[in-house]
Amino acid sequence: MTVDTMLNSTELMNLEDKYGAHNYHPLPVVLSRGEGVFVWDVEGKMYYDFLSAYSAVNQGHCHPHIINALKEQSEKLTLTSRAFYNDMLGPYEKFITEYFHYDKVLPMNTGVEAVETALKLCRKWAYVIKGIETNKAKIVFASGNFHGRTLAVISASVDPDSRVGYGPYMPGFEVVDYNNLEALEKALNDENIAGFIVEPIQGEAGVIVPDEGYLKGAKALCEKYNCLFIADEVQTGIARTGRLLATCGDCDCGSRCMNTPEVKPDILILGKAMSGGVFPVSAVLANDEIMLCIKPGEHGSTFGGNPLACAVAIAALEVVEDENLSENAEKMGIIFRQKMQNLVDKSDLISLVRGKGLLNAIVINDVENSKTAWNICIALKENGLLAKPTHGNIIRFAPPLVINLEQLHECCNIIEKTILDFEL
Ligand code: IF1
Repeated sequence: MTVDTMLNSTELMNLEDKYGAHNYHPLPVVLSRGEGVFVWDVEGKMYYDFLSAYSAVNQGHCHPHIINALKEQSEKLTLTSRAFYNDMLGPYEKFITEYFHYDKVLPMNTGVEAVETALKLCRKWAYVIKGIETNKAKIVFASGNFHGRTLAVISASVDPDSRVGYGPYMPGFEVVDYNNLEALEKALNDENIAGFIVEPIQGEAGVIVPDEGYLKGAKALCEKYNCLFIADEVQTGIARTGRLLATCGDCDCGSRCMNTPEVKPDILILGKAMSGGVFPVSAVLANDEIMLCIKPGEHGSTFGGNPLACAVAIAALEVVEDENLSENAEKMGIIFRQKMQNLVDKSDLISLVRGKGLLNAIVINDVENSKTAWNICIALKENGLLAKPTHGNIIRFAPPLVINLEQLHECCNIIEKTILDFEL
C-alpha cells in the first residue's frame, strides 16, 4: 500500500482525527521535513522548531552524521535481541560509560523505560545492599514531577491529566515538595527509603529551575540517609541546559571531562537526545555496586541495546562533543533570556522568563484564560516559529542546540513581534 503523499494539511489532520487515538491535542501544523533548526509543513512553509520534539532533537533535525550512522548500520544488522551478543553493544557500552563516567550502562529504548529501570534498580539495591525488609522499600519523588506515562510513574504524579482515572496506583512512592530540602530531609529520615528521583529542572511543570544548591543538598541528604540519588536527565541532559548534564553544575567542559560533576547521581537516566531524535534510545548508568544488583534474567527489553540504537547513539553523542553543543546552548541561552527579559519589561502580557541553557519558558500573565498561551502559539506559528504551551499559561522555548546567533536573533524578533502585536 502506498501512502498518498499529495494530501494537504487539513486532509492529513483529518486522517489522524479519524484513525488515531485522541491522546494529544497538537498545534494545527503538519510537518513533512526537518533540517537543523528548521521544519517545513506539507504546503512548504518553513518554521523555526522551538520545541525540538521536547528536547529530543538537540543536535538539529536529521543531522547528517547521525543519519549516516543510521543508514550504514541499518544495512548491516538492526536487531539481535540480548539472547546473543552483537558487535555494536560492547563498543557502545564502553563509549557511553567513559563519556558519562560510570562503571556500567543498562540500555533501554524510551525515557520512561529507563525511569522504570532505574526505579527497579533502586529497589533491588535497597533489598540486596541496604538490607531493607522485602516489599518495604519506598522511593521519594518531587511534586510537579514528570517521568513518563506508565502506571508506575504516574502513581507519583500530582498532575490530574497524567494520573486521574488510572488507579489503583503503585505502592511505595512518596511525594515531597520540589526545591525544599527541609521537606526532603523529613521524608528521607526513614529506614525504608531506597532513593530519591528528581528532574534537575522540571520541564513539564513549566521549566522550574530549583534554587542554587538544591541538587547538591539533595545529594548530601541521600548520602546522609544512605539512599540513592537518581537524576532523571531525559529532558535536561545531553547539553540542553548549557552543560553536558544539568547535574554537572559549574563544570562547563561540555563533554567527556575528568572533573567530578557538582552532583554525581548514583543512578543517571538519559533518553530523548541520546539519539538526536532519530531513534528511541535511553540508558541507565550506575556503578557496579548498584548495577550488579540486577542479575541475568531479572530485567530486559527486546530492543534494548540493539545495534542500530548503539550506532545512532554513538554518532549523536559525538555530535554533542564535536559541535560544542553545551557551550552553544549556554551562550545562546544567556542571550535568549536577556532578549526575553527586555520583552517582559515592554509587555504586560508576559510576567517572567526562566530557564538554563536552551531550556527556557515564558510565563503568560493572563491566568484567567488558559487559552491565551495556546493562542500565542498559534500566532507564533503564523509568524514562522513553532512552540507549545506546557501547563496553564507557560510557553516552553527549546530550539535545537545547533542554533546560531543570527537565527536566535531572528527568532527573538519573531517572538517579540508576536507578543507585542497580540491582542488579548
Ligand atoms: C508526552 C511532557 C516533556 C521527560 C522526563 C521521562 C520522560 C519524559 C523528564 C519519558 C518525557 C515527553 C513525553 C511527552 C511530552 C514530553 C514532555 F510534556 F510530557 F512532560 F518533555 F516535558 N522523564 N517527556 O520529560 O520519556 O517515555 O516519553 O521517552 O508524554 O506527552 P519518554
